[in-house]
Amino acid sequence: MLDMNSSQPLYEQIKQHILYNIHTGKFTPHTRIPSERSLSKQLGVSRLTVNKAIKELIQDGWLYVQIGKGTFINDGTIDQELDTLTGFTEEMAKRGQRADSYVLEIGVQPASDTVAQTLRIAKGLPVVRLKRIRRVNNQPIALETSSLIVALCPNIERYDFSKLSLYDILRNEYDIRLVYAQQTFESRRATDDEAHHLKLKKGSPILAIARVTYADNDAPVEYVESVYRGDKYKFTAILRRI
Ligand code: 16G
Repeated sequence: MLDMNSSQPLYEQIKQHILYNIHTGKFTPHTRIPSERSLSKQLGVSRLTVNKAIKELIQDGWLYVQIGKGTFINDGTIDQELDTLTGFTEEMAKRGQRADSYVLEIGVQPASDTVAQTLRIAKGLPVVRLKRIRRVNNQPIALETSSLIVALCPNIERYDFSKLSLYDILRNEYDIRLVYAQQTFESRRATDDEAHHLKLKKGSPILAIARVTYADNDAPVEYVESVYRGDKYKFTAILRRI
């Protein structure tokens, strides 16, 4: 099963072997995978090699550990650590997944009260509004509505955000360095429209997030209202004692 003469490292081949079993449904969500000891015996490699493969699959979100019980197949829930400012595309890439979006709306419109206040601009000034369904493996994960100050990123609506990352475009095309963000979370039930876009049953629990992202000099750049599927996404905060 493993090719000892291949240039692909053995731990990579083991990862592929486990992923193959997940994708073909041999390993189903929440079932335990064989122990490191039996995998190393079965595959004829050291436990250290098996351990490296499993560790990476845990990091990438494919497997999870239950202490004292073993290592299990994840059910596709994405767990995002809240210690760095990342975008959706980047978060998914870290897990070896490709994100794409369905653009529901993109265009320039006058800033509402909330948007103007948050972005610290006068009410009615033009903002770009980008509303996207964020997807992974064709599965909707979140619904995000971003508002950006037109003056900072003129004509940004010409980009194809079904494939491109907003953060990449801001960074590479407009030279905007995003420095930090403030985020608030609220759990509530999905509205009918949200449930429809996220393919959820009406009234399912969702996580509503509001994010303001700042560039240098504490200048707000984007205001985003997002709705994440409660059954597919969770956030883990890193708390350090000071
Ligand atoms: C994340 C951000 C969102 C940002 C987007 C950029 C949260 C809750 N939201 O989804 O504010 O606009 O990433 O993603 O984390 P992109 O670079 O893939 O377009």
